[in-house]
Order: sequence, then C-alpha cells, then structure tokens
Amino acid sequence: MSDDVTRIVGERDLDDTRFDADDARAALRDIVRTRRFDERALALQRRGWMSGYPPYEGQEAAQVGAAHAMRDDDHLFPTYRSNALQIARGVPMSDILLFRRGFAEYHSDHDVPVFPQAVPIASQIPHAAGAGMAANYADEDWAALVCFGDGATSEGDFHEGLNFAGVFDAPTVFFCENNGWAISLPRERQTASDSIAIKADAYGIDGVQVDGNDPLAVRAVVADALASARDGEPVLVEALTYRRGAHTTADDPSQYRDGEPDLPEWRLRDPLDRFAEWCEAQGVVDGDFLEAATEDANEELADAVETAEDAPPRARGDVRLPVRVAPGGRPAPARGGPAGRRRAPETYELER
Ligand SMILES: Cc1ncc(C[n+]2csc(CCOP(=O)(O)OP(=O)(O)O)c2C)c(N)n1
Ligand SMILES: [Mg+2]
Repeated sequence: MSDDVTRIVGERDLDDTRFDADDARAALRDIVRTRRFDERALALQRRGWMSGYPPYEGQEAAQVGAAHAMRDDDHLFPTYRSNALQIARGVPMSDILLFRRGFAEYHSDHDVPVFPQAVPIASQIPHAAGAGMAANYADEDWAALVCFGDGATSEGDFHEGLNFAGVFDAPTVFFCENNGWAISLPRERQTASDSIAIKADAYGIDGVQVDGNDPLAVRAVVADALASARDGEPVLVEALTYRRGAHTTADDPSQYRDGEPDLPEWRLRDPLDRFAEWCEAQGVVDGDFLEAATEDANEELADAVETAEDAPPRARGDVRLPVRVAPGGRPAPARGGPAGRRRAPETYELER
C-alpha cells in the first residue's frame, strides 16, 4: 500500500485516533445493518419482489465512514450503489425498497437532505458542485457530498463538476468509491491515470486516497474534506475498496472476472470481518456484539419489508404521473385520463 493512503485499522490503536469506543461501535453497527440490508435486498430481488438491485457488498465501510463524517445539514448526492450511505445517513430502509419496487416518489423527500440517487453515470456531479455554489450564494455553511465510482471519472460531467467547484470555491466533497470495476471494465482499462485522486490536480483542488475498507479512516478523511470544503476548498476523496459481488442482479461477473485480482489483501478482504476483528482486539466490542447488531438489523428489515409490502399497488395509468411536486401542489386528478385533460405537472402531488 502506498504511504499516501490513509488508514487506521491495522496501523494504529483506537487511542491514537480522534475517535472513541462509541464511534467505533456505531460504525460496526451500521456496517452490520447495511450488510443485512444488502443480503436481504438481493434475496428479495431473486424471488421477483423487485426487478433489479445493485449490491454494494464490500463497500459498506467506505459508505458508513462517509455518512458518519457528515453533519446533519450536509447534502448528499448518492448513486444506485450508495444505499448503505443513505441508510447510515437516516434514509428509511423502506424508502429504498419502495423505490426499487417502482415507487419513484420514494426516491426523494426524505427527512435528511438527500437528493435522488443518480443512475446516469456522473450526472449528479455537476449538480453537487452547483448545490455547493448555491450554499455560497445563500450564505449557508453546509457542504455537499457527491458519490460516484471509478468509471464515472471518465465522464465529462466529472470534469465539469470539479472544474466549477475549483473555480467557484464550492463547498463540495467529491467522494469516489474506487471499487476496481465499471461493470466489466477493470480500473486499469478505465483510465491511464496513476490514481483517481490525482485527477484533482488539474482543477486546482486537493485529491486524497483513503483505505475504503476502514470506516474510521474514511470518516476522518471525509470529515477533514468537508471542513476544508466549507472553507471554500473542495476535495476529491478516492476511497480504495472492492466490489465483491456482481455489478447488478443482471450481471454475471464470472464472464469477465477470472480469479482474484492483483490488489493488496486489505482491499480485497471483507470490511465487516476486518473491522469486527479490530474492534474486538481494541476491546470496544465483545463476542455478543455482532449477534445483537444482526438481530436488531433483522427486526428493522422485517418492518421495512412489511411497510413496503403494505404500499397500495399503483394503477396502470399512474405510470404517466410526473414525480415533481411544486410547493402548494394539489393532489393528482383522476388517474389515467387522456393526456390532453391532464393537469400541468406543477400541480400534481403524489401521495405517499
Ligand atoms: C451516462 C451513462 N453511461 C453508461 C451507463 C451504463 N452504466 C451503468 S453503471 C456503469 C459503470 C459505472 O462504473 P463506476 O462509475 O465505477 O460505478 P460502480 O458501478 O462501480 O459503482 C455504466 C457504464 C449509465 N448508467 N450512464
Ligand atoms: Mg466502479
């Protein structure tokens, strides 16, 4: 591992960090919660409960660490892969399940400032730079954190977003989860750049690398990046992690992944096992912790699945309802009428 990659697990004791036992336990608990969510969501998809699901197994530590670094008023711009980050941030599991089941309105309007998850690669990056600029114009001091993958850094939107942020001192943190793959394309064939972090240089902002399978290292690096962004210096953070599963439930990695890649062990190892072992060695959890955290997560998941299953099915004509809601918008009129008789989109309000 390069000396420039920040890490705590395996290198330092908890006492030599800015974190305490509660912080470590909170991280481990959320990694367990989000791992259980991922496993359950995959199983639900397999039995036809939802049409597709993008698993994030292996990336929980990066996402939980970033979520725990954010302030309540910081704005999150997630992708389809960032569900652990959203859950650790406070988005209800049932909202994510409902969105995946086709209820588009559960994509947004959460109690925490979280934008809809982006599927068009990198499209959310200029939005987040713009949101940071808006915070400056409004004289508010929250920051934006935008998630994306290694593949997204080959898109024009990535470069435009970083350029705007650098020029306009936007309080935006660009959080790249480098999981080694963009669907079937390995990182080495995605970009000839030495790293993702180095791409920040071109835009006059800082770029840093962190061990993305170490939640406390990610939390420390992202917290510093957010503080710097709030002072007008945006940062690109490259969290080095690994996509252990398929790209989505429509993908078969055995078609393009031949054995273990040539990456260091810390990057390939399961972040849950690795962090749990470290927490035990540091004396912050005992042998029962994982079992209790798993039971709590299972209960939360059972409630979330029940909530999602209780949502009334949509009428066929609802597919034409817009999802935008204007302030003061009124309930949608009778469903499925002829297009010419539908109201202007601004007057619809979807009921939850
Ligand atoms: C603009 C655009 N081009 C292509 C795609 C198809 N696509 C979906 S995911 C993906 C790979 C993204 O890889 P990466 O940015 O590394 O994110 P990861 O899936 O690994 O989290 C591509 C090309 C898309 N969704 N949007
Ligand atoms: Mg990737």
